Amino acid sequence: MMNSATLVFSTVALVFLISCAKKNQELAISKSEVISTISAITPAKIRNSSDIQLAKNQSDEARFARYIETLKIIAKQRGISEATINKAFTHIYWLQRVIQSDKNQLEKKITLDEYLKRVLTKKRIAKGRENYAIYREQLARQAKKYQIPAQYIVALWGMESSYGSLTGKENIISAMASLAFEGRRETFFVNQLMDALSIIEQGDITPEYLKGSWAGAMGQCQFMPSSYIKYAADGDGDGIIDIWNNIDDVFASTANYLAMEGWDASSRWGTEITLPNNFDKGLIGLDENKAKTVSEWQKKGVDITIENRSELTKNAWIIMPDDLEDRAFLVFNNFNVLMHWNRSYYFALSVSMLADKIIEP
Ligand SMILES: [Ca+2]
Repeated sequence: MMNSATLVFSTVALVFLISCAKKNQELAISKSEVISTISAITPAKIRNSSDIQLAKNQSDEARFARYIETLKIIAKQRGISEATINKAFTHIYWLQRVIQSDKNQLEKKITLDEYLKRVLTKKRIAKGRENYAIYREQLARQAKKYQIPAQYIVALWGMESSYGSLTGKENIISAMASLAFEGRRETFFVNQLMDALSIIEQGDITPEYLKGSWAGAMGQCQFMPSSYIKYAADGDGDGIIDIWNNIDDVFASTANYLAMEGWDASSRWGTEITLPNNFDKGLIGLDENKAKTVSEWQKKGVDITIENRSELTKNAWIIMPDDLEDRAFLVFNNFNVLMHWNRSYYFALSVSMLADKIIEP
């Protein structure tokens, strides 16, 4: 079994890369997460990781227990201690509903306006403005340290977990193991599981409190385990990173993510624009080669209200997120940073608009 798994590695890896890229959009997992996952999977590691393809085409709950033994071997090979492995897997259980959620997630396409109506509710905006005031000092501390405007930290918090009220109740170890076992994105979820074990190993949280959404998004900022490893930060300086209960750590982790992904403190996300008639639709999109400075866009007849003269020389893109509606937006690089967080135009726009609403006079 091991040999055949090794032999078919290149094909499997290719299929994985393609399916990962597609699923990435459905699941809204950040691009950087997928890239780091892909780069972490080398043929040598697969060979050392025993029969990682064991789960393929298996959906039998009874075989889950055997699969867990394989996961333990992989964990050991990746340097996770015996104590952590025992602790983490003691109460592991098969999560059928996780698999069901994964299969059900292809929701029908909705328009941008329908989406915004659903997520950018009056209540969410009001709560954002309220929290922005309540946590003013704590936000200011992290905003200054990471050079991220506080309204974006609050907006992400509001979008991800409704300001900490919805953080997910699934046991992350069980959810990641179940999704890995199910097999469609096995390598991705095995890596997430290994990162979850590393988090337990670090000692910041015990397995029973390592909770999140069925898809693995954890805490008030809804970080995947790999994001936690890369971006989670200790905001109050107590030596522990707790994105579930500690608001300073939630703010610091969110700000650290944006800073590490290249946030430009001298810029904003962008603005809604009106395109001139007969505007060349071929210029629309977030591709690298479609970037133009604001003054170049103005010369093409795009009507843009600038906030200050320095914006004229900044690179910007024009996007039309919805084929059915002709709303257009001019976006700066900070919008790309929000797209790293979640590769969805709709998500990034709703965070951006919420941030703007939060500081509206
Ligand atoms: Ca802390």
